Amino acid sequence: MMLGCGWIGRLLLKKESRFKIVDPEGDILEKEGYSAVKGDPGDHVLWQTIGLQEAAVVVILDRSVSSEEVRNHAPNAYIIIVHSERGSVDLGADHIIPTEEMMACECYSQIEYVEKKKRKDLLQKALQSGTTMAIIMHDNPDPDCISSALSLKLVAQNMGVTSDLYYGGQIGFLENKALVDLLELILVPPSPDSQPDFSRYDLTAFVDHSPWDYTSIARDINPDIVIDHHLFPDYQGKFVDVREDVGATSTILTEYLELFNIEITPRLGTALFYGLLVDTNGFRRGISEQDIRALNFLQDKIDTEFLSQIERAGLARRATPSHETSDFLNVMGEAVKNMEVKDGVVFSFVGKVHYRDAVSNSADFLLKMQRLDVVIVYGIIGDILYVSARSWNEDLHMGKLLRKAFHQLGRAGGHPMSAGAAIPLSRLSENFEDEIISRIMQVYTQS
Ligand SMILES: [Mn+2]
Repeated sequence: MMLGCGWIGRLLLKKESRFKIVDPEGDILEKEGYSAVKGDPGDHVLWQTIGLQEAAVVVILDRSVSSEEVRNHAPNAYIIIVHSERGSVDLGADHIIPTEEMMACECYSQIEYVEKKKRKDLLQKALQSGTTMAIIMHDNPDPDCISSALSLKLVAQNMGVTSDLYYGGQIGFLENKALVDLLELILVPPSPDSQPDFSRYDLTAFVDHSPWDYTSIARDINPDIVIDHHLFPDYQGKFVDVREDVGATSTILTEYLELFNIEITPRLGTALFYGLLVDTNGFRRGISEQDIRALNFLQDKIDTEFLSQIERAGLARRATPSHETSDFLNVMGEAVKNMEVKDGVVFSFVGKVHYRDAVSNSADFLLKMQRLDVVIVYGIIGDILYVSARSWNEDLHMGKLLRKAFHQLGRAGGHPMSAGAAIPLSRLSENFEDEIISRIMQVYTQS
């Protein structure tokens, strides 16, 4: 039942038309097809006519109507009252909604809409300034990075821009290799003796990393487009969309696919979902309202068979022993064996490894295994020392911690609960194992 209508009632009727209404304009509402009676919303006789005593919910939109009187007539109803003045509390209602609050919500959703539209226009403008683009992934292409790069390629394609996908470093996890294969993606792998020539492209873009933390192949270029969810960079390009509070770059690209009305195939939908799943460690860390919205949008575009195909590729390494298997499992074993605890922080040096992912994999494992808040695992590939930090405590911010500890020595950054650093061994002292611990502890004890 609705007592009084007005513009709030009209908005409500758009969402829920089953109301019975008493309102001075009841005749007009009735002509529009609603169940309405013309009259004074406080008229007890009319209340009987519409059967107020049977009401499950009564919404009072007229200030002259007392909720106590409504309560007397409809003792079992849930009474909602919409007030235009804060502080004047009507004790008879079950729920009071200040109109100011409603207006603020509506205002906020408008702001969100305008901001989205502005971002869309800016990205469009940036993409329209060329016809070829190099999309540069970071040095450790993970599912989030891979699916985001593919999505940006599709958005660009929609505007007549053709793109090539580049990465430096290596794709370690078999799941990630499988994802690339199953998406039928062609990636330009890093070459050991020459850097790619990006000057032959009209445009360059970084996805899932910002200038210039995580790339070894594009340290001297200024990308036109940056889309990322790590720490906000001190960088200006044609289009920079870095959202620190978002769980995955996939979330941001999902928004653009939606805004540009680009078809999301089940494979792409699954890849974006998998990117978000992995980056948030199965929705355990750093998930935001925007991520939930992306999930909601993707939920009917996920192919569970495709997802298990990707995940099975990772299990294959456990079933069939190979060079890759032994690396991942040995490194994990080393990480367990070499653990040492300093003031509540777990450190483990795993020695030489083949894959950087083996280091982060071990850090994830130790964090699950230990009851301590912070885990630091580090290992060597070639002449670079890789550090992976994991934490249960969002307030400590591992990305900022590693950056403070190592930024002047190498690349470092990441999220509150997961972060990494890459440091040339030549920049560290001979006793680098202790140096890592002391540098981190120095920052950690200050925080
Ligand atoms: Mn990511």
